[in-house]
Amino acid sequence: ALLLLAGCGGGGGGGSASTASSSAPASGIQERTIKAGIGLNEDHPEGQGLKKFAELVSEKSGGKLKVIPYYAAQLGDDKKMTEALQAGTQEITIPSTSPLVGDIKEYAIFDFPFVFNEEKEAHAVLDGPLGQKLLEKLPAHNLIGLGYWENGFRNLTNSKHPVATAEDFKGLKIRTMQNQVHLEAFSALGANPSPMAFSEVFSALESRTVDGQENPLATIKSNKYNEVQKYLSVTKHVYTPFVFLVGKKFWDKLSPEEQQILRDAAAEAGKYQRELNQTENQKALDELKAAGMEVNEVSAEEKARMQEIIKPVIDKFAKEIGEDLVKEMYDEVAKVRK
Ligand code: TF8
Repeated sequence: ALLLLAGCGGGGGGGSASTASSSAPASGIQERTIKAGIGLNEDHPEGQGLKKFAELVSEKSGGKLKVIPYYAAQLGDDKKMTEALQAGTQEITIPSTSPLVGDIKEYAIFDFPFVFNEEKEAHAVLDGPLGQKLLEKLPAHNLIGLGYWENGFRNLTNSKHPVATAEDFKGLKIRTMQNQVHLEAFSALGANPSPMAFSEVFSALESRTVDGQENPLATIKSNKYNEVQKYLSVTKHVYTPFVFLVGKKFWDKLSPEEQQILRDAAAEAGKYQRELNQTENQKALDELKAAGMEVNEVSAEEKARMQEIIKPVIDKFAKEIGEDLVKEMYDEVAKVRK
């Protein structure tokens, strides 16, 4: 199985479940407090999406279901919050799929580089049969997935030099997510990957423990990486989804009506979040340039060379995940591209 790097989540504890649980069989809508934690800031499109979700749930439940948002990894990082959902001490989190790969190895297909060229291709796969098939693997891990929001296309920043060719990765210490595909792909390019939880990234960049990191532009802007990173190379090397997770222990206590409210609100807020994320990513490039980052676009030829170098890594993980699932993803993308 894919090894998940034992990363340590950052941030404060989960505390006891704040849900006003009721022993009565779930029917109608009860008064409930729902803790929803994410790793990104409130000003990030994911934070705005969570805020929208909380508003919609309150509206749809007559104020009875109260979603309390926690931003910036206050409740810990993606892995730690996901574990809190499984333990029943937190109700909702919306992580990248990448750190979940230790539980659901099939999510690693979204860590394959250069699969998608634009967001609509990713949306078609995530909102189609393949995305649904992967959501169905979650209940076995005490998680319910209500759909996919958008983290987006990842780009490389570093403090050493522009990265314009495959050779430019050599020797760069790059922070990666706690995910074996990312780690081995960057190693294949000659970089020195350093997996760590998201909340540790800014200080690792500031102290030069690592030279660089990779994330969508909205995250680079929201977390002010331009303050500690000189170079931004637009690689769009991976599209990372967010998956909207609810703890199964909590979910099973809800009435069908309450479950439908959360489903509808997650879908509506998700549509809003994807649109906001794309607007923000377009704006962020100009803002990061204006903030002094030296920006270069990586050419299609060089991306093709990177893909060739990384291919043995991808072939290895395709075997581990299941060649049929990988083929299904590429077929879905081909359908959208027609
Ligand atoms: C990363 C991810 C994170 C997100 C967020 C914390 O680089 O892109 O920004 O998973 O949920 O760790």
